[in-house]
Amino acid sequence: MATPEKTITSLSVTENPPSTDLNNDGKQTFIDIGIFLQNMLHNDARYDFNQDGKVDARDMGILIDAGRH
Ligand SMILES: [Ca+2]
Ligand SMILES: [Ca+2]
Repeated sequence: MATPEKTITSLSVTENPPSTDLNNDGKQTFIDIGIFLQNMLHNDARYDFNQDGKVDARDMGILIDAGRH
C-alpha cells in the first residue's frame, strides 16, 4: 500500500446539488414547493436539484421526494 507522493495544492470543489430546503426551515414542505414554483421559470441554478442545467418538473419531483421522509 504505497502512498504516492503527491502534493495536493487545490482540492477539487465538489459540486453539491442545491439543497431542496428552499426556506431553510429544516424540512421539505409545500412551502418549499411554492417557492420552487415561483422561481422555476427563471431557470436559476439554485433550483436545479439534479443539475441538468434546467429547472423543470424533474427538479420538482426531487423536491417532493425529499419531503416524503
Ligand atoms: Ca423548507
Ligand atoms: Ca434540473
